[in-house]
Amino acid sequence: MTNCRSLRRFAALALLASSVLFSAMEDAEAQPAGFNYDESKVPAYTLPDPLTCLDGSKVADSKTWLTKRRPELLNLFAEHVQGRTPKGDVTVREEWVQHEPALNGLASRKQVRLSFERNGVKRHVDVLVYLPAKARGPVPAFIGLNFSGNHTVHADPGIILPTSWVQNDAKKGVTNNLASAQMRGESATRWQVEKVVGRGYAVVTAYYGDLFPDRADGMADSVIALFQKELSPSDWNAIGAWSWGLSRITDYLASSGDIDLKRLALHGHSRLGKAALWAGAQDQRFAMVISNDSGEGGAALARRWFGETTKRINTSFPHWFNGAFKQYNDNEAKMPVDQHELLALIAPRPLYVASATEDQWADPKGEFLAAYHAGAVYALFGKKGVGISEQPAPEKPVGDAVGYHLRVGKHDIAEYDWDRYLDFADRHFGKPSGK
Ligand code: GTR
Repeated sequence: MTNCRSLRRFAALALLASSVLFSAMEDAEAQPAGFNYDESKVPAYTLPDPLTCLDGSKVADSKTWLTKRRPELLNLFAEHVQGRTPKGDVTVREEWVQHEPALNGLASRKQVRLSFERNGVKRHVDVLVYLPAKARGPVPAFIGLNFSGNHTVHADPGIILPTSWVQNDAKKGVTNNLASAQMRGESATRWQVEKVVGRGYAVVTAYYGDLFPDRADGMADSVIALFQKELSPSDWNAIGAWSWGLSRITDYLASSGDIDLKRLALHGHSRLGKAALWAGAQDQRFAMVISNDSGEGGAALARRWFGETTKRINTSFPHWFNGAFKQYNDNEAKMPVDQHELLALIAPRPLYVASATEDQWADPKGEFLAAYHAGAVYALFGKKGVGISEQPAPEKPVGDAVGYHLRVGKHDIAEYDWDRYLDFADRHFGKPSGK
């Protein structure tokens, strides 16, 4: 009870600290002031070197990277940016499972509720999986969280609606924070389910609000409440909770036998791209990581003061990163890390960073440069990164172990992005059998 109250108190403080609260998700047009779109105003900056350890020694081989520098950087990101993910065990149950033919014979649809229990607190996440109907044995898969509920990724009437809190949107029939069938298929273009399944990959998704409702006071209703304790500034927050959930879903996939974990690609768009990068950095079972327009706190360099800034993101979304991260508002040069090092934590696994021309808020150039600078760590493994040092022209994909493209268009995941991700996965994983 006391712990629950402390969670609520922390959440209430976070709410107070937020001068502007954005309820409209992903609305790039409605961004607040306090950003820079003028390239000539980007000040000079020096990036921290991923290959220099805290004791000043240099990393010259992959072994030192894996055993010394990688843990060091993970720890710095946990302490100063995302917060520390607790290690404590949680009781996980498959509360219900449904498995039926779907998509006119193209796939089977599996839905499972994973319930979590710890210290008398219960939470759950509903997982939706489309398995290619022709699959024999474990298949490669794309896993990613969704913004508005599993039922929004495809119009398939068999998808179970979320029961947890969703953002109200009267025009789309969402009132009282309850999901509405009117939103079925709303985000279908972002998921391209038929295309992905048709190429031989499973689609795995879950609603991010099951793990942490995306509002400044969401913590008390999130999975963080399972780990009751007094919160300190270095504790985890929404991005940490979303990535924790991705790992728990992966535990389930590992036990289900449906998915070939060696070919599991994790993707995320925007704030969920930030979560995908953090999940991929911590959990090396994600065999490939794709960051789509993840911007500030994701792939974009924080020190390159363009588009959204650290202060802006911490003000609009105080519940995403940890308390310690707030000390870098207008003070990015003091951060012990920058985002190229978050990307480097994915090495040597294939990594893809994508930007969009009209998504200046996310700083496409800063996203490219972070991908470029992560290449120093891939080189330790004898792998090539993006291959060029200047951002490529729109729709000229580049890269080897680190892929990059700049799509023409707005902040979104479009078919163009999916075509690139599928080709990238085929290239690194091998084409799924029969394709
Ligand atoms: C914006 C936020 C970005 C990005 C985006 C989204 O409002 O400033 O950092 O994450 O939301 O998630 O769509």
